[in-house]
Amino acid sequence: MDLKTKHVLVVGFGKTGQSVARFLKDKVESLAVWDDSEKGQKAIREAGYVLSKSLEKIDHILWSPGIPHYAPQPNPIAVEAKKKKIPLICDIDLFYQLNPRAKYIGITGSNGKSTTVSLLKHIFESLKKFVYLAGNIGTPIFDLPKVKASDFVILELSSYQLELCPNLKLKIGGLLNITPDHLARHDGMKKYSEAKENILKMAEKKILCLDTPDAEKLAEKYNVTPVSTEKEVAGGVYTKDSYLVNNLSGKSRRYLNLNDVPYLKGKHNAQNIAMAFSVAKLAKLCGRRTSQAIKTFKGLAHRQEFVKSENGLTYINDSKATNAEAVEPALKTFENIYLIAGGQAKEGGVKEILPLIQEKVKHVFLIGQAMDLFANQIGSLIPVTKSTMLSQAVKDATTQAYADIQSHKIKSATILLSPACASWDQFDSFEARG
Ligand code: UMA
Ligand code: ADP
Repeated sequence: MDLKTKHVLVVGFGKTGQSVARFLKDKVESLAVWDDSEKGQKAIREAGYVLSKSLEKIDHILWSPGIPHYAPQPNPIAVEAKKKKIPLICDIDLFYQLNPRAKYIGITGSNGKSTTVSLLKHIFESLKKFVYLAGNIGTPIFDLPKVKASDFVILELSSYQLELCPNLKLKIGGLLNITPDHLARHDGMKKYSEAKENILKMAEKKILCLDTPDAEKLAEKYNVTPVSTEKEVAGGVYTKDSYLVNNLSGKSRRYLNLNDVPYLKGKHNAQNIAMAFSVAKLAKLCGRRTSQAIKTFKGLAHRQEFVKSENGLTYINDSKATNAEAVEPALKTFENIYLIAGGQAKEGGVKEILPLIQEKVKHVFLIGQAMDLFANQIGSLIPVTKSTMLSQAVKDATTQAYADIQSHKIKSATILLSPACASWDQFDSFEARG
């Protein structure tokens, strides 16, 4: 693509917009930037860009993934662009068009994306491969240095980004799972699933985890390498009796005892490990060395992150679990749980995980705006304490769990922050809360 002759409009001046505008600044015939918020417009002016949303003469629109373009309400610029037949693309699509020869690997799924791509980066680096990580994980792709044809570029791709990458071609694409998320923005489950399915369309080698119900249909439609933590899959990678089994060549071979992976516990992480192993093998990395690298991965901050263990109490920070669904894996992973939950509640609160809470949690300590809602939902099932603030909840949980150990009700306990809520009522972000 010859940028020099192009008139480009960047829409949205968050992480994506700022990064792509910085790149395009001196490379195009004309550059305009738009953001619907006053704050964004001020920042655009201060950065010295032309503030405009006019589509006159515009050849390319660089769309920020978070901006709605068809549902729940399409942004007016998207409506006009559709009339003028100017496609909306995101930064990743443009980057690919400018650097088509690097080896792109994409991972998507409703849950587990960040864990899987970070594990992959760790594997590739451990095996001394040049690798970059970008996308939804938080590094906009134009923040990467110039990539060479021999470099691997690992992309965490959200459903939003997958709708805005019409040109992207992946060497390997992996789809972890599809469960309802961002439904208002995608106008329901159908379009959300279609967005996720795009990764299979754009990938030369397609890896599909078969553990969620929608996957079987996709497996019939595409020629996929299957992954599963629930059944033995011929020609794929699966877990059985705590072992990771490689059947890619049609012959089953145990590669890794999952009990030897200290920081990736639970069935959901087995799924992430099986996916990462498959990607590494399809990228022709050594299976044995890949297994060694998986064992040394330290895990991601704020996702079932081990904090410390003392006096029989283990503290786990799962602050990234911002909805009920994301809390589920942690509840399944640990025993004798003293759960700290609350914040800004999502629709339905913790309704869908009440049976699991009743089964696995000894006591719940509530914080933030969701306190009354969660107390109503949980209070009749197990003991609840309204701690209000996180620091108090940690103290309350420690006191209660320690007392239960002392009185021989339990031998050990897990104090788990897995809030099922956004953090914004009391914190700037889930990271600050963690
Ligand atoms: N804006 C408008 N009009 C609107 C809505 C927003 O102008 O109608 C403006 C806002 O004022 C703001 C900008 O758009 O200035 C924000 O754009 P954005 O929402 O696309 O956010 P970015 O800062 O560019 O971050 C995006 C991803 N955000 C979303 O998809 C919501 C980040 O993923 C990603 O890390 C980043 O690009 C780099 O690739 C975050 C996320 O929450 C982590 N993703 C969702 C998820 O993981 O569930 C999909
Ligand atoms: P994403 O980037 O897709 O949001 P993360 O890897 O950041 O996913 O994990 C977010 C939350 O989802 C964590 O709290 C974790 O417990 C849970 N999780 C991680 N992997 C999976 C998986 N494969 N299936 C279901 N839940 C998962």
